[in-house]
Formats: sequence, C-alpha cells, structure tokens
Amino acid sequence: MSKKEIRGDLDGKGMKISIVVARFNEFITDNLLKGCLESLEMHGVSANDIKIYRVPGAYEIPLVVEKLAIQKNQSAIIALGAVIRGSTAHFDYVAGESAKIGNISQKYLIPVIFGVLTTDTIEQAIERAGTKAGNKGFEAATTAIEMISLLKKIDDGI
Ligand code: INI
Repeated sequence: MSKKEIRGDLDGKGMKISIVVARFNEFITDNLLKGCLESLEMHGVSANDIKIYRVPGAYEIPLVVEKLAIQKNQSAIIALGAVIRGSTAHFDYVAGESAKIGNISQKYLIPVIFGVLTTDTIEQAIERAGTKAGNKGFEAATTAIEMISLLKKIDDGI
C-alpha cells in the first residue's frame, strides 16, 4: 500500500501575519519579536503583510487574538510573551490564560502559534529568547508558515 506524507512548506510569499506581543518582560519579548520578524523575512513574508499588536501582558493576549481571528483576513496569528514563575505570584493564571489561544485556533480554523515562554527563571527565558536555547519567536514564525501551508494543502485536496 502506498503511503502519502504531507507536510507544509516554508515559502511565506503572500502570507498575512499578525503578531500579538506582550510588553511585560519587554527585554525578553523584544528579542522574541526580533527572532519572529527575522524568520518571516527569511521565509519570504513581505513587511507590508505583517502587523504587530502590543498588549500589556500575556493575560491580554487571547482577547486580541480572538478579535483578529474573527476578522478572517489573516493567514496566521503569532502570540509572543514571557511569563516567568520566579517573579509571578499568579504565574498559573497568567500562563493558563495565555494558553487559551489554542481554543481560538480550533474555533476559527486559523493557525494561532504559541510563542509565549513560560519558565521558572529569568535565565531560562533569556536562553529561549535568542541565547543558548534558540529563539522561540523565530520558531513560532517558522511554525506559522508551515501550518498555513499545510492547511492550504488540505483545502486543495492534497
Ligand atoms: N504578564 C506577563 O506577560 N508575564 C508575567 O510574568 C507577568 N507577571 O509576572 O505577572 C504578567 N503579568 C501581567 C498580566 O499579564 C496582565 O497584564 C495583568 O494581570 C493585567 O491584566
């Protein structure tokens, strides 16, 4: 029996991307945004097709993501934030709320990518924002492009 494996490509030409980025822990989220934009540019997404929405903290991300998803005019939405347990008494609430974007993705059938760091320490967050452990923002953008492409293939009956 022949098997067919389908995966998304990494050609971002023509894709329209919205980025929702939290200002809280801005020294981290700025680096996530930098990595995210680097990946989008590297994969051919036009600067004219990128919109950046700033929100106060990760807790506010889902509302703006849902507001954008409802418009149905974006290829994907990328959420960027940094929730650090060490300095957050209500870590679980903030991190848990930000993760609700998964439900929005499924409700509106649009890739919503979780580029929110949830770490125990500031050091871990720094590592994942472009130093030792890659850049989660870069990964989020690459994932967005791959998922847009994969969904399109399904739409095209591939
Ligand atoms: N928001 C974050 O994005 N990261 C955090 O680590 C954080 N801490 O530490 O509390 C944080 N809090 C703010 C929160 O996201 C809301 O903006 C605030 O509670 C107002 O609704």
